[in-house]
Amino acid sequence: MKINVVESVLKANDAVAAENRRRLSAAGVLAVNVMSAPGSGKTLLLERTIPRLAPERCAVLVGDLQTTRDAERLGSATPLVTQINTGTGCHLTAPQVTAGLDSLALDGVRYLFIENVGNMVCPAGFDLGEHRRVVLVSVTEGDDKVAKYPTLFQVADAILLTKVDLLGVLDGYRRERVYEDISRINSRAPVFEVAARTGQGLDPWLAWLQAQRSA
Ligand SMILES: Nc1nc2c(ncn2[C@@H]2O[C@H](COP(=O)(O)OP(=O)(O)O)[C@@H](O)[C@H]2O)c(=O)[nH]1
Ligand SMILES: [Mg+2]
Repeated sequence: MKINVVESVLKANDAVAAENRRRLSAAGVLAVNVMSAPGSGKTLLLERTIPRLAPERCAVLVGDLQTTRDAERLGSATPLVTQINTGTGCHLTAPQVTAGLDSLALDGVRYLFIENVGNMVCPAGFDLGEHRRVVLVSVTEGDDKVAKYPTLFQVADAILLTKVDLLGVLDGYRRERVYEDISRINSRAPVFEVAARTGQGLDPWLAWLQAQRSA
């Protein structure tokens, strides 16, 4: 008896992701998939990053289950913003990104930021067609999250330790623990300490982005 097997959802996603990547590369756009738990500071980081990079060269796709609040916030940084509402989906998928790309005029755009749905597990498994993956973890989440949720950090091309302006008010936070855990899980990703609120640490992050585009 022949057993019919539906090839994995992941395989179908990956084919669309590969096409997204081809399309973005052909347009000269560096696509960066930005992932973290809800509230780690993805949107504020992008609100502060885009004006420094040149707003007219940046576009954003932003995923959330509901609302257009992040797109409204990011709209003050660039007009090229599309909100993707996933309903119950805990991560973006490559076809959703294709639809998002169809909604944006990418002429002259050099950076596409894809703010994924806030989640520390699911987004790691889904290629969207990005060129780089960036993972945020805020100091307010505690110093144990890298060790507890390794999958997201394993796939990161860069890791941002965010909200470092709040380090002084956190009792018992051990930064060296975070670095030890990262070195065990991912020794290739650079770690940037940033506070989008104050602008602290943004220069090395911006330089990294520019270097990725040149590469
Ligand atoms: N103190 C401080 N607060 C921040 C920083 N970055 C983000 N926040 C705050 O953290 C909350 C969640 O940030 P948001 O950008 O919406 O996180 P997202 O859910 O990952 O997109 C908001 O109230 C931000 O103002 C930071 O660098 N320092
Ligand atoms: Mg957000």
